Amino acid sequence: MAGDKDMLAGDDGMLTKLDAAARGALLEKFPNWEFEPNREALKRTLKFSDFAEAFGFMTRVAIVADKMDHHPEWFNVYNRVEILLTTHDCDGLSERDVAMVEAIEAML
Ligand code: H2B
Repeated sequence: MAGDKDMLAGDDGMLTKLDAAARGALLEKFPNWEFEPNREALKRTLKFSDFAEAFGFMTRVAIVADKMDHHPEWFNVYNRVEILLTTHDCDGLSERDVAMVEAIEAML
């Protein structure tokens, strides 16, 4: 299954840094995400109606992220969730981040 931990872990292809073309295609497909050059990361800020909605979303993402063995850096205050995605294992963006963005967007 796409996003399954066993498929992601140990597949070196997932850890190759995205080239500029792949990164551009990703940002075009998901215009709500922006590239953070200092971290070589993708960022998105979300606002929910209240804390329960924000934390519920974070909980759903956390469960999927752990299954994918790919964990977001994030920050939450009340109804705001800031998400930063990057792949520590390659110091930049990889296919793991693409899979994570797709998983998060499917949950919204
Ligand atoms: N999450 C993120 N965002 N990047 C990684 O490189 C990463 C991770 N590596 N979660 C995983 C865990 C790795 O440390 C474990 C050992 O598989």
